[in-house]
Amino acid sequence: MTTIERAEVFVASPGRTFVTLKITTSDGAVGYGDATLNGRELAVASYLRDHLLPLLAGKDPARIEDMWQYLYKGAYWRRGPVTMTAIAAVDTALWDLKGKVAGLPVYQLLGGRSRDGVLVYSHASGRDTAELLDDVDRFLSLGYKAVRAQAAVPDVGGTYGVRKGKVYEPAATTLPDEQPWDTEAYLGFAPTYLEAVREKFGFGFHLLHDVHHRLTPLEAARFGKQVEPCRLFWMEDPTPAENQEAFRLIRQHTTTPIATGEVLTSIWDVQTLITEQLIDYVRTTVVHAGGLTHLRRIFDLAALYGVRTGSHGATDLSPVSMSAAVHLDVAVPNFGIQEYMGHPDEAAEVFHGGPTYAEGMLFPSEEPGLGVVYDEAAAERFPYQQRYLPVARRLDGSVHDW
Ligand code: GCO
Ligand code: MG
Repeated sequence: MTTIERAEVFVASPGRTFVTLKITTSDGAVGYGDATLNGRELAVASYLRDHLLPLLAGKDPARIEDMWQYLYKGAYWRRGPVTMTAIAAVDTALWDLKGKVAGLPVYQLLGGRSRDGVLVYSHASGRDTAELLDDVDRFLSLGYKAVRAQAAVPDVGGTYGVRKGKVYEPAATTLPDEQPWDTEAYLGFAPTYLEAVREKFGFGFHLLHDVHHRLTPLEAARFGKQVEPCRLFWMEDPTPAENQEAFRLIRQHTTTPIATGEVLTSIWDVQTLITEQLIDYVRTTVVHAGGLTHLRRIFDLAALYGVRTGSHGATDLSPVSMSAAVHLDVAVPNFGIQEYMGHPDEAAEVFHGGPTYAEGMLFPSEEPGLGVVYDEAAAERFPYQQRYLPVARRLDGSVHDW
């Protein structure tokens, strides 16, 4: 029997930090999984190295579901981002291996294509409305059919969602950057730039906006109602989702579609949101929600309730999980959209292969498995650098949801 012979964890910062798991079998086959949890990377690396990897040696890499149950139920402690990201890395690596052994791209193992490619959205941003409009123009000329729009709120100085370098990167400082937040200023300003985007570019593309958990349910209801004429594809994370019931109120007041779930890690965290049809798109991901095995379970539940997929795809999801996401996206019947921000240039020196972009869509690799190779020698040129996500503070100094 082929067994798992070796499992290694790599932590490197090619432009930003990624944690990567490599599993090698007794036949010499190699599978990769992403284990990146932005700003808390070493906790997952330790969970893997100190607690999961000792359990893998000698196990059958073909028993993916059994491995998932063993790692999840065997931990006794349930859910949570560190556990679910670590399990995801093992799960993803085993799917990669299964594809390589079968000689098939992973989407074939998931039932084959339901579509040729996946609709993606990218991030347009600006320090003011004029800069945002230029950026939207740039993405539309690159062929994007869906664009997220964010601009800094004037006179407040918060910069959530505003790109400084080539790609938007929120985890950019050695200690958390403390950024000001003023809800009323945001509520007064954000609808005006969304209207300006529609006024200038019309309705021939999808427009998205991320509220980033910053409103109360009632504020979110008011915002959603106000931007209805902009016909958003979605408003994202209108309110923190730990309290799933909170979305009922938003739902009662607006027809603006709702997406949430990028910080949620299990099917139980989205159960009420899905079964009560409180959201339109579920944003859980391969890397933070237990791997392909568990994410497919979430997507299947969502399909029963007419909820579509809209997975997180920020820079902190490594090329390995972006590839896994696209394999699942092409296969599931209820795909909605995939976020695609790209990565810093240095990441391409370390991760080779993966999905390809053309005309607003991503297409999965046709290589066996996930089609991404991790270059260990190149990774050594990019030692780990600690970076934190920012923290938001209201104008009175108290901490707000970032
Ligand atoms: C998004 C996001 C991200 C997150 C980041 C956290 O892409 O919708 O909200 O920018 O803030 O991925 O790690
Ligand atoms: Mg978001």
